[in-house]
Amino acid sequence: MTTTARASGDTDASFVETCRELFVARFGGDPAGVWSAPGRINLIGEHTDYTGGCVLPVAIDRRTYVAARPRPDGMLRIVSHAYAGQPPVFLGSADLHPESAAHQGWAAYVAGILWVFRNRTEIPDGFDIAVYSTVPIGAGLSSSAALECAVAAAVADLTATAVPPSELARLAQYAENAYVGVPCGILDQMAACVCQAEHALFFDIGAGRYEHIPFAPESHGLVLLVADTGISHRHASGEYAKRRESCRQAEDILGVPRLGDIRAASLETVLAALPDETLRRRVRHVVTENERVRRTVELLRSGRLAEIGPLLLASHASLRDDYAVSTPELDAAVEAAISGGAIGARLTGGGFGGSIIALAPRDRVPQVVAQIQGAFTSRGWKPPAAPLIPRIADGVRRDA
Ligand code: GAF
Repeated sequence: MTTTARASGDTDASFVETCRELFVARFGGDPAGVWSAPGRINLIGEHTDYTGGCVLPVAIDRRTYVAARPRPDGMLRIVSHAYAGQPPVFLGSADLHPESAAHQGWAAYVAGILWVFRNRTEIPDGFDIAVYSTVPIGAGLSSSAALECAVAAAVADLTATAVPPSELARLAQYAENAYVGVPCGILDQMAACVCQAEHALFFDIGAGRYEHIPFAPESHGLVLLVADTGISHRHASGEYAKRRESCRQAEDILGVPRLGDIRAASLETVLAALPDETLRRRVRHVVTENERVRRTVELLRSGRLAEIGPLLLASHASLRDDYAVSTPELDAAVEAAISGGAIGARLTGGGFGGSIIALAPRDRVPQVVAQIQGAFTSRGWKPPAAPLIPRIADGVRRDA
């Protein structure tokens, strides 16, 4: 990692063109269009989505682009720049079922979307699809949701299926759950489909309500940066499923449909009704995290963005101590960011690796970066790549 953080991204237009060129080179002829969906950072509200709680993500200017064209024979042909040396993945209708997903690797995220659309409406077509992405893979920035949502937008447009963005997110989540077999919540797909530039998305999942909250750290002299620990978070799907299962058990014991319905005022009573310390810790995280999201939103609504730092830190502590999804690398990066002058920092995404976010005064960014680098090298760890300073971007869209 250098001590100079870099802003992310070239121009969008060049990526759209690169994706189109990949399509032309590998399939011949022009695509019918190019669509894209962003990666995301969750500002706060972690491991709350699958219990009907609150989340507060922003979309970032790292996107997955998809050039697509229908084909009349029902086949699905997919290429990705990330696997440039490989022949296209070629799937027939008979391959489009969840039992085949394990053999399809990354292409299952594309195939799953087709499968969902075919189950929902009579889509006769197949597709040629070329994928080009600037979302880092395994960094906890939701590269999978970006791919699913870009493909879903392409398929919806090309089959003239009118799907509102929030419904597109649900279809993409369903594809990931039922086809790919990852038991994720709706956070990542909602961020990829519904977020707006310069805004965070406050989504109260239990209430089914969302609101765009202005979010512009630079107008407070602050910078939001993302540092990837380099530990891929993908190894952790078993642990993620265990956390979900603990929440489900607690809901059964407490007789509530969703932990997200429990407010902080009744926390002590609720904890006293649980039989073991692990469940009490998991529930305490979920309930207090929802409260932190609401307090963060109140601060943002009243123009007090510079005061959210302690809430970010409390979120990290809760994820580390109560929810047990942090790692030594994530903890070290958060501590180093704070000692470098950040006003708040936390792991973002599911944990078990991936990235941290830090909110820092602009003039402290070099120290924050240097402290993180020092923390890693002094422990003998590979220093993280240069942090991203993302622009807060729009959700899914048609680019060409
Ligand atoms: C992962 C999941 F995909 C999300 O649904 C969410 O649960 C997140 O972890 C934790 O907040 O990104």
